[in-house]
Amino acid sequence: MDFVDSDRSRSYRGASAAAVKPDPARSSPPAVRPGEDSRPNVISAKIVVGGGFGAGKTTFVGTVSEIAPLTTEAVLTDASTSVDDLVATPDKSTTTVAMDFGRLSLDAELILYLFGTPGQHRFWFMWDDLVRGAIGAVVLVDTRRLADCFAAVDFFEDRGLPYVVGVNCFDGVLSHSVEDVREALAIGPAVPIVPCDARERESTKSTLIALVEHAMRKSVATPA
Ligand SMILES: Nc1nc2c(ncn2[C@@H]2O[C@H](COP(=O)(O)OP(=O)(O)O)[C@@H](O)[C@H]2O)c(=O)[nH]1
Ligand SMILES: [Mg+2]
Repeated sequence: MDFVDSDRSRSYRGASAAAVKPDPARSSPPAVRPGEDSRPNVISAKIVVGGGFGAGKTTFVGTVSEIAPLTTEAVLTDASTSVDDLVATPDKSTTTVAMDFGRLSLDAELILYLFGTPGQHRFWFMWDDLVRGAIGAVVLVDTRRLADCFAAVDFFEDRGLPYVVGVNCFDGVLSHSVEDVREALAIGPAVPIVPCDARERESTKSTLIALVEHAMRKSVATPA
């Protein structure tokens, strides 16, 4: 069950900031490290949302986030028309230039921090930083432009990061079967493929739950 408790949110954000950027003036080390929380039994997990340009990453993070999502959208200009393909998403007027950031409390003990990647190839240099410390990733796929997500799938496969494929049903229908998508992406049977609608909160939440379950299964299977 969701909870939104502004006091708890504030205290968590404060703790998180301290963990990321310790104050050198403090004599004692920060009490909270990444992945931990000042409250007992609260776990935070970082999740990356990747995929091709226009696959719905910014929409996905914005739909499910319980805080106002941080986005770094810039207006698409004529200068990018030769490199950013808008044929499948003619309404798209902006693009993510750094990342999207959102938060979802899956329950009182598990908080997900979501980082949406920029889609264009020219921002790939940021991906290594974005995935650092992540427990897993969602690769969003627009089946009209399946090839656009190949690079994201390769990236997570290479790094051994657990991921699920979220097939964003743009027209409200799944235009290709899950097994066809699996074959086209050449991914193994263990990787969950989840049809979703990036505009629907319950749908995006289910996709994230599928990822957390998958990541937990993988960590049990391969103990550190
Ligand atoms: N019809 C439909 N449009 C979507 C869906 N998800 C995203 N969009 C639209 O597709 C365009 C690209 O989405 P965006 O989230 O910016 O993609 P990103 O480049 O992956 O961050 C935007 O105009 C969205 O409004 C969806 O599930 N259905
Ligand atoms: Mg975006």
